[in-house]
Amino acid sequence: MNDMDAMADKVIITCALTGGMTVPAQSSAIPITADAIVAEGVRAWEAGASVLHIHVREEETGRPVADLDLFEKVLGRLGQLTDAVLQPTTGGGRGMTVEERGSVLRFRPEMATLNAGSINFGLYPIAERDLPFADWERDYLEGTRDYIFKNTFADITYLADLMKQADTRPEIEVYDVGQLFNLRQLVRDGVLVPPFNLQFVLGVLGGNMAEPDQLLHMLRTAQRIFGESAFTWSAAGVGYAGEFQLAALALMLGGNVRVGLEDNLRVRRRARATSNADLVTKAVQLAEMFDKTPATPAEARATLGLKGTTDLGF
Ligand code: KMH
Ligand code: ZN
Repeated sequence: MNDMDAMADKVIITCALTGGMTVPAQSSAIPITADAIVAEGVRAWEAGASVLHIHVREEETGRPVADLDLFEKVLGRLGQLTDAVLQPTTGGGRGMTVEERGSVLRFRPEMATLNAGSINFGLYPIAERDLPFADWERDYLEGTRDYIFKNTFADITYLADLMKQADTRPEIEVYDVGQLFNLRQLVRDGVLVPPFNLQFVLGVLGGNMAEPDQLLHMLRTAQRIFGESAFTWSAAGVGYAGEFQLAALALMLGGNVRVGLEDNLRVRRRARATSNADLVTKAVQLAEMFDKTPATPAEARATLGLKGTTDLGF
């Protein structure tokens, strides 16, 4: 069996541990403190995640922040306790500047997210739910009626340049089909060079919906623009149905899978996840039905073209 055949039986599972766009009142399982994020990361890795996608939150309130001390603590501890690929966000959360979002790249991670376009990231319907919101949480969600998650060509260029300097591979978050054409332009501009690692993030209001047709359309469009061998890909569906239906579809189509409390809070339609590991375990069970097992971190590094752990700044 050659390497490609071997990887056909594998799936890279990314776990997005906490989020930039959820608030603590939505679920008590969302990890808030650095210690809790680390503990969740270890359990998710033990359950089968080879990539851990990382945000940090202000410990007292749970508000998403770009605090470098917190990032250093979480990255450092997870680096000691696991061999997972640690993938900090450069998407951040509402109210952060692009400079704040990019500051985590000083830690020279193997991989970081790079968002492929701007959207009106609409979380305001959640503010209507009967949940025990703190004032800031309701304001945070409600304020997304008028919130542009800003990723202009200039922003993407700025972050991509920081990633080149840090020898960090981007995982490119694509929210809608038109953003694939943004990437084509950025290739023409010399900012990005394939092969890419694409994450199709579907189910964000203001982007695209988490529907099979939409994933297929985006996948086929990426294949047409860049060529089938010019990218690896993964699907991240937001919300319960989105997360697991797209996971199943990605498994069928040969893609990878992202799950986690950043994107979805339920492990069954009527049962909340008590930890990220619940969601990873369900992804592993789903993969087994398609005769796939979770890729190890070493296998993920080889497939994703990462530099490894010798040149990290944390
Ligand atoms: N919050 C997700 C929908 C990032 O962190 O760069 C998108 C995300 C982006 O995870
Ligand atoms: Zn994120």
